[in-house]
Amino acid sequence: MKQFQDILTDLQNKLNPHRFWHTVGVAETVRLLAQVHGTDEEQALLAGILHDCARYMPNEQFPEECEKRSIPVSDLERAAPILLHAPLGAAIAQEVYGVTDPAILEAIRVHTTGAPAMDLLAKLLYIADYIEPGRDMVSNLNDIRRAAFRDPDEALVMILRGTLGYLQKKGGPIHPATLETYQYYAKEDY
Ligand code: DGI
Ligand code: FE
Ligand code: FE
Repeated sequence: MKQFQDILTDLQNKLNPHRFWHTVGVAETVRLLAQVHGTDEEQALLAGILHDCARYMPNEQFPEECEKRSIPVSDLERAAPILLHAPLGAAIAQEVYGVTDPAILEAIRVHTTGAPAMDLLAKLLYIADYIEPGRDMVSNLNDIRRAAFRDPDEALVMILRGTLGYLQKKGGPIHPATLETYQYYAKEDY
């Protein structure tokens, strides 16, 4: 596997500055959440650094890049290809950066939709992606940030509710995994 520093330098060259600084923010945030909630810090840092590693290419290219690697692409994902940067990112983390840790790869794979019964690392990455210091898109973000350090499952439900509301408002198709994750953690239907 490549060293943290080499991976960061590579990503700084590939990603636009906004995306790169988001990546740094997620990496620091997920590491902090790992410290607080007691899971491996290095795993968290690496998952954070690499979570958006596929986002150097245009969204329209994701379906083709997935198919090349035998990652299944559903009709919904073809209509909303942004969703594919997560599974594609996991494949690239392995292929380009030599990551073999299945927990890191799985956390990257599910970081956009979440997944029912995900492990603590995946949960914390999903949360960190939404609450990192550079984010400012929702009004209750500080409530979610507080929840993230107190009770990650509660933060998870708040984020999923926000995402589902956002998708409903803009009329985007809701991925089954987003819905299943909400139902699993909120213990109610959306
Ligand atoms: O990659 P980031 O921008 O850092 O964040 P992300 O990986 O959470 O991706 C966010 C995008 O994913 C945002 O545009 C909303 C979209 N998204 C998340 N869940 C769903 C979804 N889009 C659709 N169509 N359906 C979903 O269920
Ligand atoms: Fe992402
Ligand atoms: Fe992200």
